[in-house]
Amino acid sequence: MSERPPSAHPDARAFTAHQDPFARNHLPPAAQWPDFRFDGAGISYPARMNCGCVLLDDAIADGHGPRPAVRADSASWTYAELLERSNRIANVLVSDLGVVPGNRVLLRGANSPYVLAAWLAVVRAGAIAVTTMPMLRAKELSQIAAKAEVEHALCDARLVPELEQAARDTGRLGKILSWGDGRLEALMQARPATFRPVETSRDDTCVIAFTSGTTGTPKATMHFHRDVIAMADVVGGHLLETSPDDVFAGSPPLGFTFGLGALLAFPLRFRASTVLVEQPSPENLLAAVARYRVTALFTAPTMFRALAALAKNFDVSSLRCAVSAGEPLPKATSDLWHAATGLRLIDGIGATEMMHIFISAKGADIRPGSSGRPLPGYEARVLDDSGQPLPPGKVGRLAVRGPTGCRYLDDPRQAEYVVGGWNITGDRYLVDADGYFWFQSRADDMIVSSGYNIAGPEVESALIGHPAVREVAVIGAPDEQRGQIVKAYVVLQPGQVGSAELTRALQDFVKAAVAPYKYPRVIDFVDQLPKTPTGKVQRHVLRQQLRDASAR
Ligand code: 3UK
Repeated sequence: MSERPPSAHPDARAFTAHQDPFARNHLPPAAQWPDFRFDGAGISYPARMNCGCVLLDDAIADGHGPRPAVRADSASWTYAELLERSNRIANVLVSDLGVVPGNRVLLRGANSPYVLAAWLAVVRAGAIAVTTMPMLRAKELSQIAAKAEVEHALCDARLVPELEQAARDTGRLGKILSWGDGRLEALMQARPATFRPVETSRDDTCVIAFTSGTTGTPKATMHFHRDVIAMADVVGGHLLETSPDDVFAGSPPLGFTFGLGALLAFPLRFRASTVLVEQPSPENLLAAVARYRVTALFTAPTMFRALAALAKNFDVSSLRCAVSAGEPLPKATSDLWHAATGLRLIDGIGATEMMHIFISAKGADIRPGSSGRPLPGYEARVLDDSGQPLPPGKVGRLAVRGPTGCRYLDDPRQAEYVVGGWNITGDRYLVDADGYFWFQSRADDMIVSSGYNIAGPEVESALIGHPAVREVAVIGAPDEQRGQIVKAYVVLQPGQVGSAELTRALQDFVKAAVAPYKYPRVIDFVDQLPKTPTGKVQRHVLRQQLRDASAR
């Protein structure tokens, strides 16, 4: 067993437990790796480590077996019960499906105790979990199965048809086993309740996560056993100070690394419990908070806005923190939530490439409207177009490095995301004199109108403060005179009707909140906005619609 510094690129001589070398063979070339930094976060891990064992087996060894691990309307299991389920599934994977360490296993289902137990089974068997979001269709599942070369899948019986279609389309996914219809359950009963986990290397891949992809073909990010524990220690530990009495809940799917961290890795790492809500509507989430006395809640800004409006109808007194990520959090939404619950939202920017959140702030350190400061272990900078660091107050490209970072599976776009050891997230930010980072826009969402640079999200933040507005997206629309003009797509609150008067009222509202030249010259009232499976607004789809319309 070699004791290499964990920042090194695993070479062919380094220990691996993988019999199937697919992951290692498709890592980026060593020269294109980000710098990995562990100082500052106070973390170091043994060379041999299986994150599934750290999360589960070690919890039992520490005496947490009888304590609640996962709760849902369908089933609630203690740590001991979760271990038994996970062991039986692992035995089925190995003995019935023929999974060997290093194989990719696709998981498909709404957030539920079964997905959680299956994830732990895959990882503890030394295989690689490819958890997919339930709303993905055959086309996207095909891209995933082809890219990650997936032969094995565990799938909720209700979601099997699309997966079988993907199997036919790709010739992959030869072994699909369903649960919920008794098939996996019967095999589990026939297999032992004990399982000996595979002793993986901390540098063996255990997760392949696909980016929600605003454009182009989806990118697959590879994460090691050590990365799963690093995100838990940095975000679950340093930021959230998780204790065994915590109860976690939220909306992000376990197939989104936001959900993998928040609803699986963080609670289990700190021997807390997780509440999985299959259909995370605003009402269902608030009902779960009240019913299970949830202490930590995770979702996206739009959902917090909906929750704030309904919170008075539910008992949310158990909450001690609430974390917003995935999209910029408008100050107006942060204020609404504060007024409704007395709690200040924790905003945090994360990315699939980085595994989880890397800039955030908590408690008295929160400055509403800012993402916060780099978490322990992370460094962040704002760079100009030539890659030089910019002084405070100047807007440029966000660059970050720390204990986790980007490794695309066999993808030339690695050279765009990692430059000189820094991860370039594609966001435009400024840092202030106090070291707080302020989101401006995605690099491709900047609007240039009559020579002025206008950040779409700033106009969105202003509009969302208006009580008639439920959701909003702002883009630059082509304009002969000005190059581009600011155009807003607005979803109104129920009962509100779009009109010329309302358009004027919204325009005046923006002019009063930000520099008047940024106001939306055009406002379209729409029923809904195009979104990714992770709930992000797809502004490029709106831009494409405009291009298609003008080409006609
Ligand atoms: C944007 C934010 C402003 C930003 C994610 C938490 O969103 C996650 O991962 P994705 O790969 O997208 C990454 C991009 O989303 N973004 C995310 N959070 C914020 N922008 N403020 C925020 N708080 O453009 C980033 O580059 O889907 C979030 C944890 C895990 C994740 N994977």
